[in-house]
Amino acid sequence: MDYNEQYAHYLNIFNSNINEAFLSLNHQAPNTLIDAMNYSIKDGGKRLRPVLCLAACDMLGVDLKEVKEFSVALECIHSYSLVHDDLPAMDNDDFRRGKLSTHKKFGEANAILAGDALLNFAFELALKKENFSNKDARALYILAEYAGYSGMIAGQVLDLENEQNNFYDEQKLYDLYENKTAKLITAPLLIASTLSGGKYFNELKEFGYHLGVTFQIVDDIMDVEGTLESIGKTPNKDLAEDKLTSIKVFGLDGAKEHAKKHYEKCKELLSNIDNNDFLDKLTDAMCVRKK
Ligand code: GRG
Repeated sequence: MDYNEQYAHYLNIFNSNINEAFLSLNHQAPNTLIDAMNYSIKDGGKRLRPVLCLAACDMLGVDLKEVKEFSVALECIHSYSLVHDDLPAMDNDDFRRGKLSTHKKFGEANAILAGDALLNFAFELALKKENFSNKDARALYILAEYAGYSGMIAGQVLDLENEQNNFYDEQKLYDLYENKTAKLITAPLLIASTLSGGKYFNELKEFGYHLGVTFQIVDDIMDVEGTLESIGKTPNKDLAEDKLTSIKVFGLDGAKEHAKKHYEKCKELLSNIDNNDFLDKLTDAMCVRKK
């Protein structure tokens, strides 16, 4: 299978996992909430975090069935973060994944609650896994930590705190990117490693950091060079809100150089890991992506 076929193969597995998980939703819950949860997570999105988890499992020899629930939990947490990120109190964006953002479609209160519900459902689902083991508990702890107050949410706070100021601080920028973006890109790799008994844990942790930073810098570049059609959300948003981004700190060409530096580090780290072919190609694809 070539890279695109392999990605499509992981997407198929993920789609079947998410369909099964969402069929299990208790339909005694209010219809509006179920509809808003479905709207926020279904249709659209690259499914990068579940694909990373499935691919890392394949690479490390973990049965993909072992991460059926984790793959969906990762996308639930990612989708909730996007719903909340789009709210007027945060990034205030009307579009996401090429369609109206959840609060534009369902109203602000329902969007907050749908995000909350997706976050809780992630843990409900993972804890429902059959024969939940100590390794699963450790993996779930990593997910909670990396998505939580000292991970992705910390990153979002740094993002908001650093809007509209005159800081051009490289260290602040990297702290922000590590937490806001790289932590939820590292978590799928560490879940796979934990379930494998800890194979390449430190290498994957470092790789996840550099992949996440590369991914975020490429996202910054797309914000400047992309269109609503190509990126599925409003372009030039970071500039308009005077956010602390790689473009603000390094300029467009400088940001491209920094992305290259982190990309090369990813490749170097991967070269020490067996069976790295898919992750190696995914790293390449992340740099030339248009959405
Ligand atoms: C807890 C109130 C509350 C809010 C949480 C943490 C948070 C809000 C938001 C952070 C989410 C965010 C916007 C992170 C930036 C990372 C990023 C570039 C996300 C876009 O990911 P893609 O490109 O999206 O993988 P798709 O649509 O493809 O899934």
